[in-house]
Amino acid sequence: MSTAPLFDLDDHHLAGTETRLGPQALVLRGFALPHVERLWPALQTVIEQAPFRHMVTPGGQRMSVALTNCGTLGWTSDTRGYRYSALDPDSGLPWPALPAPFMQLAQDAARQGGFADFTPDACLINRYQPGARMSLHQDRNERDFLAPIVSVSLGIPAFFLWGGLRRADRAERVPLFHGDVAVWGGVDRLRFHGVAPLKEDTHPLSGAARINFTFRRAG
Ligand code: MD3
Ligand code: FE
Repeated sequence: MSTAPLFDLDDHHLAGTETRLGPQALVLRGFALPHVERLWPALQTVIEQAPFRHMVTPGGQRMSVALTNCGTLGWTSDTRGYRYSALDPDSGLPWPALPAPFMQLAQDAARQGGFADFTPDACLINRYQPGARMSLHQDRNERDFLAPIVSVSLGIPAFFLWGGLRRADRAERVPLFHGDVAVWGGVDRLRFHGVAPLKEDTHPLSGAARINFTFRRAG
């Protein structure tokens, strides 16, 4: 007889279920799967105009995650700090517009997660290759903490680190799989969170990468 762990990174049988992480934080398992055939070509168009790049933190460290943006505002980092900017600092051009399939998914997921009338103006797109990670942080560069955040995971799995309202609070490890969508806001909006270093893996769509879209109301 074998004993199965409660969560295994190779499991794909959770689609259609919801994982509640807090009073106003929810993972909608597999919610993005019916959207992937529209999201993926739209992502390729975005990254032709605004390629993935590794930014530098205000502390001078190169981020292991590569990123780009679409929408009227894009999240950027350099030695002067973190900020939202209307222009891609590499090209000097506006970020690509939020593709219609991105907006559709973000709004559908927000509604399903209990947040009606979410209109994001920013989509940060993170690319994690094996070994990449994101240390514990809060998302607090946005103007309006009342709006929720919607996050979409594609490609190889990762353990999301779900902490508390203080940096020192113990973080829970939550696996996120291809197609999972997280929605959080309200009392959970300022929870510390991060991503554990990705293990070596490949996915048929993305190869050796995890892509995460994070939709926000930034301006
Ligand atoms: C919060 N990105 O870009 S968002 C960031 O996967 C960032 O790329 C991470 O944190 C990433 O600022 C995490 C994902 C996420 C997923 C589920 C959540 C955040 C969540 C559930 C509840 C609260
Ligand atoms: Fe974050």
